[in-house]
Amino acid sequence: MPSTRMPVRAWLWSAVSGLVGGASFLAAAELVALLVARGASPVLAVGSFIVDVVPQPLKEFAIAAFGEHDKIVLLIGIGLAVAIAAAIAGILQYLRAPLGVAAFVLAGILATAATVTRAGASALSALPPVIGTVAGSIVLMLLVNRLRRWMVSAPAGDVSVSAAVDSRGMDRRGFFRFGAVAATAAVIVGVGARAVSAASSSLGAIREELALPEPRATVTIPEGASFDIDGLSPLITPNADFYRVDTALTVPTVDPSTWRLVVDGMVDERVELSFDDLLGMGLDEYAVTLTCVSNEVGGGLVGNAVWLGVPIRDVLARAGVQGEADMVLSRSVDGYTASTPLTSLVDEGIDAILAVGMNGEPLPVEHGFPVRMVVPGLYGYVSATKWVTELTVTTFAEDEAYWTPRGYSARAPIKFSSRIDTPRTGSPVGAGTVPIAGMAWAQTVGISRVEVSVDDGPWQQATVSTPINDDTWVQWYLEWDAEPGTHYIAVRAVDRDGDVQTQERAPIAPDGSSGWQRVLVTVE
Ligand SMILES: Nc1nc2c(c(=O)[nH]1)N[C@H]1C(S)=C(S)[C@@H](COP(=O)(O)O)O[C@H]1N2
Ligand SMILES: [Mo]
Repeated sequence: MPSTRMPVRAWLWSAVSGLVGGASFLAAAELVALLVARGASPVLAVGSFIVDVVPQPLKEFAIAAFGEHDKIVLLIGIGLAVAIAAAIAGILQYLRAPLGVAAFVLAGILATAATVTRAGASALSALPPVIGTVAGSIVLMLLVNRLRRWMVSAPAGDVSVSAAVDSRGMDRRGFFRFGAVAATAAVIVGVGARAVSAASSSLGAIREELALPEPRATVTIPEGASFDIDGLSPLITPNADFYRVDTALTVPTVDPSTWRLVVDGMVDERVELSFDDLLGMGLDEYAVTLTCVSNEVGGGLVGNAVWLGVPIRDVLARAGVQGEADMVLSRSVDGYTASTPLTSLVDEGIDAILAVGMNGEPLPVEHGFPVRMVVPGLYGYVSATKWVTELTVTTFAEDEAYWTPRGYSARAPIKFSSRIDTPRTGSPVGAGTVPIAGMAWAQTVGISRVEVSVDDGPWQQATVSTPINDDTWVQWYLEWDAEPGTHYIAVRAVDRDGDVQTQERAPIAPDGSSGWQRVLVTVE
């Protein structure tokens, strides 16, 4: 700590230390926001918070004075205020440690309050400002410590001893070296993270404006395809409720104008398609129920959508598949791969598609925008590659996919199954006539019957909805005369091949769960 007068350069460099600490704070926060909590960027959260709390007359004044630039002016204003506050924190840390760190912690608390109270905040929203505070405080502390060492070894007045000059030079270099590294890292990380966030939000705008061609053939929902029963899943899963499973830490951003699909491997001719090339092949609608291998019996990792797309067999035909091939390894822009049996992709009877639309809109970004695969009858991990950019025609002997060395089968047809949606364990129902209802699926084969057993009594046949096609799930229900007490309800399906859903329990690895769902319900 400086004992007497503080030299001018101590003021200057402690203020700079504060700025570098502040920049590290924001850069770390931006990076964490980008990775785990989009939208929890402290600067933007504080900005929206200010917009929300600023009194109406002041807002009107800002709009009158700055017009459409009011948001920019606000952000520049916040930037200046943050810079001044950070510089002051640096000086405080130099004068009386740990006052500067305390100022950073206070700023962190305010920023956390702003990010966690934002609309759409999640449990992770606190993480960016908290980690920013930690990173900024550490940089501030280390930098000011080095500055202090430099200043102590360089007392005001003349220095005649050469040893003092040496150590002064070293301490000075230590300060500048650390400061330069921290400042450079903060700028690169901060600007980079912000740029990626901004790019991905402009992708949202590109997606919004994308007008897909009308389908040549649409899906017709037949009469009697769905029942109106409280608690029963809808026949078509809304995009917002559709389960999402992938290995992507951040959602890949792929601009349709630069997207390319390469078809290569064991083909007569390598083919490359643009998004417009793909649309030009003609789009049709296909209703297909997707299922994840990680779906436990009775679980929710299954959803049904009307997809808009192009048959994969048409795309493969352009390249000309060679005889010995038996698999297509599809690759996503993020490196994910899936191994799909060639037969599932080229069979005339199977509607395997490259999908660009989902339930009447372009694919949502997290469901694979702009192009993904959808293959009826196979679990998603071996067939439903999102953000797909490459189809390599190959063999199972030659190549393996992402999950294959990680404990899952290279081939994985969906095990047909059934699920009880209502009534539920933990939600008691009143005595009297109660509908027992749920979903059942046997993609590519179709469901022929669903049976329900109460308290291990005889299997009773449920009423099954009219299927859209054999690739989609159906709804089913049974009117139950519920008597007070607790009861077990079990369900099993029978597919159109006449096979009965197996009672034998299997875990999700290596190729999907099996068994009957059996729920305990309370009747009051
Ligand atoms: N690029 C990519 N595609 C992927 C995956 C992935 O991890 N990365 N996961 C697959 C799995 S396991 C499933 S079940 C489906 C899920 O698709 P959804 O998230 O649209 O429901 O996507 C498949 N496609
Ligand atoms: Mo999955």
